[in-house]
Amino acid sequence: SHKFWDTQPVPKLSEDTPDDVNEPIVPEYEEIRQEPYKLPPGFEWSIIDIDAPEQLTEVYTLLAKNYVEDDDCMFRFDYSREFLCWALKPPGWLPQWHLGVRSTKKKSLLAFISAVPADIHVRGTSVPNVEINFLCVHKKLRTKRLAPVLIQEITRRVHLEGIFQAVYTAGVVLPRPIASCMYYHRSLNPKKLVEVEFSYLKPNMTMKRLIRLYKLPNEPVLKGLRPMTPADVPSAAELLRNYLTSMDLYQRMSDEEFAHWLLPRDGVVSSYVIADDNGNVTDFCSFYSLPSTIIDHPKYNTLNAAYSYYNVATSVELKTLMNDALILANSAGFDVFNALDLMDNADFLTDLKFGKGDGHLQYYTFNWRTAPTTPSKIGLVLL
Ligand code: YNC
Ligand code: MG
Repeated sequence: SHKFWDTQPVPKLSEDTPDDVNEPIVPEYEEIRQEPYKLPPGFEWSIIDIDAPEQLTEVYTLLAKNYVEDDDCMFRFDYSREFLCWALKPPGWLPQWHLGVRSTKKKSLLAFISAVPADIHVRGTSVPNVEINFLCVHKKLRTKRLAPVLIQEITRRVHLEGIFQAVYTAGVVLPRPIASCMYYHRSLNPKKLVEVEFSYLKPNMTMKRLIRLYKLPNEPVLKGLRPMTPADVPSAAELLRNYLTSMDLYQRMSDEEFAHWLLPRDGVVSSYVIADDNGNVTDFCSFYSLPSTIIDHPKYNTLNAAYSYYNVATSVELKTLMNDALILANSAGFDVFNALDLMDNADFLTDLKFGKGDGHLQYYTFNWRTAPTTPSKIGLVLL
């Protein structure tokens, strides 16, 4: 049983939702609580000012030391400061949705949760939403029921802005996923991946043959593939909006939001386009940079991982486009290219030599009742 989640507007794990149901669980909130939720003694709420370098560093450090690790505690996400600024400040962001918990005495940052606005579409219905991310409680404060307080307080702060739905992803199974996706990994630097035990040499495989298996050319293959620029935004955004309408869950991005999320940012997000003779974008691919700390390794500190973001192909095959994404990521020094099995990604994973990872990524909708769907109908990538 889930002492906290059983009290929240989410379907039970056992619920059998009919196919024609697509609606809020709580249709209207009569009045919204005005006072912040109470924290245990010794802790206080703190709005984090991401634009203040020392506060950004506090969030960076909390996450670098206490955020998500793999099941074997070998790797931990190391979101860069620049990445956090990108993730936390899309158009419409609000400072009160960058919510921290500090110790009353020393004022050290001990927990965090964030919300950013998004126009989310579920099975054709659009509702104002937030995306929840970066829920983190310091390791020394775990299993003290602090997480439910953070979740309730961010919910209250989102309700105060007239928004009653949310989307989020997590590695854990909670009531109740809308879909269960899987990560796939494409080795770019197989020697390092084996050395840090991210992957293993199969029996009968040699390092020499493994390196040859994953070898990529230095330059992309597709003619005209180039970094996305501001001039590409209107046509590329339209291409993505059209593509995503076939999905059961996606974020509809305005041109302004698309520019925020997809225009290249050094060390954060890379996007490449092909345009026709009139300058209209016909294809684009993108990936973001999310390194992981390699915990306690004598030789390496960091695993440089690229994550597949949004990709749309109309004039070429998606597989051909993504092969170039691999080439570009490899030339940029990434060790591995990760992709979920969502959208049309299944079309390229096997042929481009991705291997199935362990562990699933669950997708959730808050205060929304709809039947679960398949990964190929998920058109949303959360950071
Ligand atoms: C989780 N990841 O089940 P029950 S993902 C949500 N998301 O409740 P305690 C989680 N709930 O089962 P701890 C969760 N993990 O009793 C655990 N829970 O009902 C639930 N890890 O709380 C759990 N970041 O404080 C249980 O647990 C209750 O001290 C237990 O804290 C949990 O960002 C956590 O993986 C995750 O920092 C903070 O372990 C901590 O263990 C930690 O005793 C490492 O909590 C980092 C990590 C999570 C990454 C993410 C998305 C979060 C979504 C939150 C839900 C948002 C709902 C919508 C709100 C807006 C609504 C509007 C409008
Ligand atoms: Mg706790």
